[in-house]
Amino acid sequence: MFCYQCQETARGRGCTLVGVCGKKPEVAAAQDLLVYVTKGLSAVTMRLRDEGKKISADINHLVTENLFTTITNANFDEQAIRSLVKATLTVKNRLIDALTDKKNLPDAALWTSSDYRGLALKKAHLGVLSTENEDVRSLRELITYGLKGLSAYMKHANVLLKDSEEIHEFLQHALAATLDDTLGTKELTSLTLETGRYGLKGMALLDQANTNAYGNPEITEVNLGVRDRPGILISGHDLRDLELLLQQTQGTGVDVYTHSEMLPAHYYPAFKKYPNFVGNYGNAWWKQKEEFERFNGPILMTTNCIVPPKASYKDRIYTTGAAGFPGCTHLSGKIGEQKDFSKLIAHAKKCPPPTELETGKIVGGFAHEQVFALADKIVTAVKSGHIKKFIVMAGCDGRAKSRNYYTDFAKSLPKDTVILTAGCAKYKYNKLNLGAIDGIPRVLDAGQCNDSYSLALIALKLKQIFQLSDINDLPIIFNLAWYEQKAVIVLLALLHLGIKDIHLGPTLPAFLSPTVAALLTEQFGVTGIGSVQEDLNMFFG
Ligand code: FSO
Ligand code: SF4
Repeated sequence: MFCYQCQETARGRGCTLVGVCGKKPEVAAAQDLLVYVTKGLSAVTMRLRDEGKKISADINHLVTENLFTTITNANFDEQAIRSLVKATLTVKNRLIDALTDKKNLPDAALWTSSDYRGLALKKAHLGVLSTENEDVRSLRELITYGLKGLSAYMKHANVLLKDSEEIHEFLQHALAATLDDTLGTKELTSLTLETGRYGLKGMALLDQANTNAYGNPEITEVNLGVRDRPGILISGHDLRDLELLLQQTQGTGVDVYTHSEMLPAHYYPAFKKYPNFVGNYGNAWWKQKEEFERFNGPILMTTNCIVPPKASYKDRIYTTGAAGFPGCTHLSGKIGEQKDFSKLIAHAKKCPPPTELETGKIVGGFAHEQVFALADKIVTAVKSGHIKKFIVMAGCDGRAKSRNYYTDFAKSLPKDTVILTAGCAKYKYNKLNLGAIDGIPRVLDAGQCNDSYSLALIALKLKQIFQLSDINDLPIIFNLAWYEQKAVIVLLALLHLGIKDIHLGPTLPAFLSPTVAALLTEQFGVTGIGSVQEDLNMFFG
């Protein structure tokens, strides 16, 4: 196997024997094959579009589901991945029959196999290292990982019945382009930026889907303690799954708690009416081994990030959507369908209440509309000099000790600075009690990683209020933490907006070749991080 798509890749270079995430070589190979056949399918759908034929929503959704399934920590179930490969080959063969011009299709489009031996043979010859030129490989992977992140965001919008043929078309165009040997680094660099443009559109679509369905996030105090009734813990990013779970648990005596990236669900008005929606339990995804153990009840993983569970609580893990883990119960349900969570609820009733981890409250809900409502207050604080700088610290948390940088950095920031955050990165500093400036909390949490879109809108609004011609003239520093591929699409979207000098840590992606990394630095000022003191001196010195 060879995988280097996430920040925790082995030795900062690539996982070759087994994933640091726990991904086994068989699963890695099945994922490589799934990406390969999905690129092949995309080459066919693009040819059909060129011939004036329409691609059905089901096919668009198959492409995004396949990519989402291969995101870090989403799906460890080889059988489930193999089923998607087979389904993709069936669809692709049918579409090839519908083509008028079948000439010169790429290998990935032509390859097919109906038996798993054939799949196993094919698997040995594809994957990341099949592209020999390291810069072309780097750009192809950068684009592919961005598209994986975009696919996840599309899926969350799609389950709320919002969709965009334009975005699907781009996604398939870009996937097919990564197979095209005539495209060099110049063309692939512009496709990378184009991916950011569509990333922004995808995040905007999801924002619209979430806020139309559940209202605009508002300032909310979220309880960190527990009650004395059985509970279900829900993790991941899918708000539709949460809604179904809240509906189905009414009157059952079972409470619902959020974990990690589901925390921002508490900020949406629509979920506040459920009396059994108790609070947030625990911290970021990587702490799940100890926290799930102590939760005592069943856990629903709606997306990544799954850590291979310990035997002691594995029977309490349920997956749904693109998530999967062998031996854990998967609760199915396609776009537009209801999901039946009765098994999960029955399981919860047999479990003791959660063990308390902490007490108190945290505050969040600072997505675009809430911050716009506070704009006058914020502008006054900036004009009076009470707020000197905003630091965008969005992104992901992770296991690496080097991520303590973000806690130390947040603690050491001058007291006249405000942190804007989104994604699970917030858990490094959202319980530090960093105080407030003129009533504005010093940590403003917009929501999930996709709500980085809100942070971009807030920056654009400030640019307008302060009548600046360049977004980079704002008193904003971007110091982002990344872990997996959703952070890649967020980064590309910010680059598309023209934001310069983004600092990315705790390490730069292993999939950036020296030439591609240099290009990002020269054109956009993207750099890594230094020590806390060095960076504070650079930003405020
Ligand atoms: Fe975190 Fe995981 Fe949201 Fe990621 S829970 S790491 S960027 O999935 O998606 O922020
Ligand atoms: Fe390694 Fe990350 Fe790939 Fe897992 S997802 S195999 S940790 S690079």
